[in-house]
Amino acid sequence: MNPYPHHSVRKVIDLSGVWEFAFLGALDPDTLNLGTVAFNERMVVPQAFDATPACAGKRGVAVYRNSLRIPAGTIARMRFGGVGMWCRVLIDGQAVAEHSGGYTEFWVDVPRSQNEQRELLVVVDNQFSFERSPLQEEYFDWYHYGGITRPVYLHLLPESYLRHATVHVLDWCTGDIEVALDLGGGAVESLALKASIDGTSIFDNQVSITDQKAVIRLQTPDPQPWSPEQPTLHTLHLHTADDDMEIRFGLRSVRTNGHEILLNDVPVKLKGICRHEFHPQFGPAQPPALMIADLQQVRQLGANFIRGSHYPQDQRFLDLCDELGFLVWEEAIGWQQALRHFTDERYLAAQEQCIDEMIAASINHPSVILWGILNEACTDLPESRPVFERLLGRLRKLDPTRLITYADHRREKSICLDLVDVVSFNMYPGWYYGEIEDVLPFIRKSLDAAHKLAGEIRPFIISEIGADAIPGWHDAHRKRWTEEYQADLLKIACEEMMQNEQITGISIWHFFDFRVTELKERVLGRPRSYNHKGLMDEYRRPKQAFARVKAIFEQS
Ligand code: ADA
Repeated sequence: MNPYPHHSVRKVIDLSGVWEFAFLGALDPDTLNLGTVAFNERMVVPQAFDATPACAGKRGVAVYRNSLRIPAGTIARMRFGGVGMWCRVLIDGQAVAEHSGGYTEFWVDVPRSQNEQRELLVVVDNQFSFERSPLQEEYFDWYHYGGITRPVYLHLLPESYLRHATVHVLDWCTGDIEVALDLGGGAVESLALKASIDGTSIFDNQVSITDQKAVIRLQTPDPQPWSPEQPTLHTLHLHTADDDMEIRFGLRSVRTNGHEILLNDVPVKLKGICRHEFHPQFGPAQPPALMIADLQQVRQLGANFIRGSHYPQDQRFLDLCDELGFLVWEEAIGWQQALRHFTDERYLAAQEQCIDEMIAASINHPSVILWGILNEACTDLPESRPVFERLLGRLRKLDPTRLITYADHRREKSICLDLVDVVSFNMYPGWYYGEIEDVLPFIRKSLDAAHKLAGEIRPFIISEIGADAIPGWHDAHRKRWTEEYQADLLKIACEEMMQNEQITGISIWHFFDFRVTELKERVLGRPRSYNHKGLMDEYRRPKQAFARVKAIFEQS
């Protein structure tokens, strides 16, 4: 199950499988003498090494080794889907790239060589360090795993190659699209390009190239709209003399109208869940079987919407959402950032990189309708506004075709709400504050505040709400931690979302129970080191709330 873009002319080698591995413990990767490392262990790629029994809960440096076979003198690049949390890539002993951030795709150029057999080493560090990995900190309410957690591919390339292509849908009804091309390799002034859509040849021309870029307009033959009910995808195949790229796109529009989100001009209610990439056995590395099983259960719940909390998603998961017709909110990584982050240029630069990488990887997915940033930051501080202006502005500039939002937990104290298309509030009435009778008034009060603060009526999403329930814990008192209490609370929130036309959607916190940080300050409220706000336990066995929410989501 390779992520798009696909290639049929270009040779792409999937490096998934068993790699040589060594876990070296807590040390500084800069002091590491790679010549002395004994690769006595084996590790699967993709997998989180600290989700395996031998390394469970350990923090330190690990080294992965594999060999690459690249024909002499050939240009080659590697596509890494995601490595947690920091890594350095070495080819034949030479450091060629470093990356941090865990959840975004990055490309590594392999230096050319006349040798066919090349050695690939990936040094991975899952230790918390603001210097190396400013975007991931231990206090976040999820467990930060380490390892090559998403697939790695080796691309063998011609002298000049297709580096990236973005499909902009100009008109979802007529199927007019614009394709922005980026080339890599040797600079060229023009390119012989052929294009077909769904197998029909529609373009065969010389294209002029400026600064390795070109834009062409194409017309989709037999255009069919993409929607959750009918997620029809079109496939654009680009061919040069010696390279190719196959991209899928969907003809759909998304815009707002007052409190509504319109998909292809039709209002849509977002009935959904928040989802971390997590399973006890794999950490954030998701086997395709797990992704499909999760999506089957999203569908069983009667939901159409997934908030990919709190970081950019695995491209294979988004491909499945495109195919199966789920609507997705994808967000750059963030969790309760404070003033110290927003006054540190290193942090802001890392955020920008995360946004750029997220958009480059995900821009062609019709399932993604909302971009987000910075879950629950300190949006009530004056220093935060320029940060939100800068980062949301960057999202808008890179992709003016989607809606932007962020999950705000300062709510009525926030000073950034006018910057978004969709106001999203995280709220825990009946759990962290108030009682179950307070849930409905709290939601209504929040909605009023959202409209006032945004300066006008905008779509409003309850981006988090929930209660912890220990799986299997039932009690006649129906109080906190029981499955009954969670089900009762979510029933109130979901019914209000369905009935109140000013509430555009909900993403329940959370789809399943998931492992969290072991920091004492948090873990004492997290039995078993788990956040128990899942509608299911961590092995996806439904709690009582699942059926209650399903009954409400399926009402219309
Ligand atoms: C927050 C946060 C989530 C999760 C949740 C909870 O609002 O956005 O990531 O930590 O609270 O369960 O407390």
